[in-house]
Amino acid sequence: MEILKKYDVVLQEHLEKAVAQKEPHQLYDPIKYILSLGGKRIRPALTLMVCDFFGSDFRKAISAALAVELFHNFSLVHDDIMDNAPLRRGKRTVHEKWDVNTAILSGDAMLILAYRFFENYEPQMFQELAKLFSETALQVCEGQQHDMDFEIRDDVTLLEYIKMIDHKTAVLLGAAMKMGAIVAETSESDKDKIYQFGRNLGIAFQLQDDYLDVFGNPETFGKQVGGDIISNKKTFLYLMAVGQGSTAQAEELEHLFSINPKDPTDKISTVKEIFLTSGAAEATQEEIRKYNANAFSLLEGINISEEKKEMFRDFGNGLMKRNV
Ligand code: GRG
Repeated sequence: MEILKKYDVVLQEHLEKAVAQKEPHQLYDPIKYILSLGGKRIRPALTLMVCDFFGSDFRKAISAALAVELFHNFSLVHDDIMDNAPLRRGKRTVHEKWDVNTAILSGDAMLILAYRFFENYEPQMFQELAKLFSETALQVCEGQQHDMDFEIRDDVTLLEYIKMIDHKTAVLLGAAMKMGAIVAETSESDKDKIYQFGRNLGIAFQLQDDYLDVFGNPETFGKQVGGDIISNKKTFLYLMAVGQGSTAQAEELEHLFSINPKDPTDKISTVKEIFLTSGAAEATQEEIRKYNANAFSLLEGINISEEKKEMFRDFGNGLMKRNV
């Protein structure tokens, strides 16, 4: 994303150093591999951007940013094992390229490497960052567990779904931004507001992720388009379509989400059609706009210049339009 480009080069350089050649290869090669696949690097760039916008040298926030990105990549590696996903960032997942045990252990090492980055801060800041990080990681686990629980429940509400994605995805975006504010030593009120700003954007971000999983372009999306449909994941789109579609559409969806055909092509296209005709696709877009608007209204109370606020808004709008 254009606005985050300024931080990309610095991040890349430090990430490479963070996993310089180490033994044993079988442990570190998968880490280098997943990091080499890049991704958008939104979270660490946000840590740097927030620190920068609060008037501090963004380089001070590099360790916190690296911790966030390593944690994010660790969670992707483990998530891909749990989902049995073949592709990540357009390439083979770690457990496919190596094996499940290697992916578990390399993921664990990434989590520990992430924590170690906080050791680069003085005790008080270390404590504040590590506390936020632990709380966030636990919420991510809780979100993931809710996500798994939802697979076997058929009474999940839209509100429960939003709470689940808040924990699974949004808290990390909020924490990434708050870490930038902690390093910049801003007021408690600004730290909280930027955290809530990130969390609201994070919910919009995950809803967009769900949307792209169905309607994304297979050429650019980087994951298997239709993956959530294949694995019968009851996302916001599904819950909306069951709730606001016709009885026949709801029944058909419920049936389609209870089967696992060998060739899922027809299932995917029928589900897509129902998501569109029931109005669920449009309702999801509307929900994305709502959380973006919530985020923007939180910005108003933050003690930064109007010019910086406008840059945050550009970033939020960019996330809404993303196709990767
Ligand atoms: C926290 C101890 C602990 C365990 C992790 C596996 C797990 C438990 C949680 C899963 C969390 C997860 C993978 C959430 C999905 C978040 C998400 C939207 C990922 C996609 O993010 P992008 O689009 O990816 O920023 P890139 O590839 O650009 O980095």
